[in-house]
Amino acid sequence: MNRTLILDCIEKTGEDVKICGFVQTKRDHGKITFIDIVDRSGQIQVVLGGGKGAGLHPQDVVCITGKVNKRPENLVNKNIPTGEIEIYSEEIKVLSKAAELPFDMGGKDLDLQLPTLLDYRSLTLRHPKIKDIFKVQSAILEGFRKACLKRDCIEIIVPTIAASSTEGGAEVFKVDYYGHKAFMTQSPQLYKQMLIPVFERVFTIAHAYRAEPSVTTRHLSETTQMDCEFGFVDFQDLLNLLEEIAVEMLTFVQEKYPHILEEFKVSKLATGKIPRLRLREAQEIIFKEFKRDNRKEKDLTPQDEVDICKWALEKHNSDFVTITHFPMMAKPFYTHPDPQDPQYSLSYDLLFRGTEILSGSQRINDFEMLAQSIQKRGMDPKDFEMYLQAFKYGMPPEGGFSYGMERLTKLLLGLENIREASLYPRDMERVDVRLSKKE
Ligand code: AMO
Repeated sequence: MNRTLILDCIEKTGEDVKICGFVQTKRDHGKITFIDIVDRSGQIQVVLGGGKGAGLHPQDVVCITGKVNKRPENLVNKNIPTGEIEIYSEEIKVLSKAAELPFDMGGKDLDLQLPTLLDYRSLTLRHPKIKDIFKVQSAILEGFRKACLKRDCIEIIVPTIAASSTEGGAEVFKVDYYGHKAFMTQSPQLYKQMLIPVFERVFTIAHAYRAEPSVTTRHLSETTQMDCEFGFVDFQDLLNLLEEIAVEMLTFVQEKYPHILEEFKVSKLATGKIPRLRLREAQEIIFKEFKRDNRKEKDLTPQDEVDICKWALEKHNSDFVTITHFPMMAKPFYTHPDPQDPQYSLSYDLLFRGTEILSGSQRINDFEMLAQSIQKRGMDPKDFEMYLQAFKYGMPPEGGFSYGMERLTKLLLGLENIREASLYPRDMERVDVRLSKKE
C-alpha cells in the first residue's frame, strides 16, 4: 500500500491507509494504546489494538496500516485539523527505534531552558512548536524572494571568504587562507554592489559572520542576511523599496501560516503608513515623550528602539518605523553623505516591533570619493582592488539594504532570544557544542 500523508487522511474516512511518521506521545489503556503520530503534514491519533503498542517509545519511526474512522462527538479535538478522525490499526512496523528521550517532548510547548534546548538541538527541532518557528522562517525567505523577483532582481550567491573586511570594525573572523590573510565576510555588501553594473538589480540570501564580543538576545556570530541592491535609484526610491518589501514579505507569511502566528499569540501586522524620522527627530521624540536625553548619540539605544516603536504603533498604527540620516562617522565607508548636510548620511534603519531589522544606504558611486572614504577610515584601497574596479569602470547611482533573517523571525513570533530563531546558532559560547571556557 502507498503511503498517505496524515493531513490527507481527512478525505479518507472509512478507507484503509498507510501512514508513516514519528511517535509523538503514547498513552496505554490495557490492550489498547493511543499514540499521536507526526509527519511533515501534521499529527493524527492512532488507536492501536492487539497489544501492539507495547514497547513503543516517543520518536520511534513507524509505518502504520489501518482504517480511518470518525471520532465520537465527545472525543473530537478542535485544536488540530485531523481532530475529527483517528486511525484504528493492529498493524505497525517500526522502521527505526529511538533511544529513551532525555526529557518529555509530548507537551504542546517544550518547556526547556535555552542551553538544554540547544544542547539537544537535533532532537528539540522535532517538537511541533519549535518546527513551526522554522516553517515561518522558510516563509519569510519565500516572501522575500517573491518580493525581489517581482521587482526584477537577479538572485546571486556570493563568496563568504574575502580579502578585506566589509563593514569595518573589529568584529571579523580571520582565516588562515593558504598562509595568506583573509576574512569571513561580515555581509555580502561588497559583492552585491560589484554586481550592480552587471545586473542593475540583485538580491541574495547570504551567511554573514560577526565576531560579536558579547552575548545578547539579538546577536549571533553567524547570521543570515537578506540583501537587495538597486542601480539607478535615489534615496526616496530606496526608502519606498525597503518598506514595501518588508510589508509584502511579512504579509505573505501572515497569509501562509495564520494558525502558527495564532499559536504564538502574536497580533496581526499593524500596517499603517510607516513613519519616517531622521535620527535626530527620533531622539527628540524619545526626549519629549520618554524623558531620556540621547540627542547627541550616534545611534538609538536598544531602549530607544523599543520606545520609538511603541510611539509608531500608538500614533501611526504601524509595527514599523524607518530611521534615516545617521551621522557619517557611525556608518561604513561605502555610505553616501547627505549633500545638504554632509555630517549626516543617506542611510536608514528599519525597526520592527522594538528592534532594528534592517540597515542600508544610498552608496558612494564615485570611484575617487569611494577610494578616499576607504582611506579616511584608515584602510588601504589596495585591499579593495576588485571592489574598486567595479566603480572605476562606471557605476550608476545605487543603494540597497539588508534584513536580518533571524531577527525578523524572532520579532515576528515574539521569541525571547534570537538563538531560538536559528536552527544551529553560533555565538561566543557555542559551535554546535558548548565551547570550553578559555583558561
Ligand atoms: P548591518 O550590519 O546593520 O548592515 O546588518 C543588517 C541587518 O542584519 C542583522 N544583523 C544581525 N543579526 C543577528 N546577529 C548579528 N550579529 C547581526 N548583525 C546584523 C540586523 C541588521 O539590521 N551591509 C549592511 C547592509 C547594507 O547596507 O545593505 C549591513 O550588513 O537585522
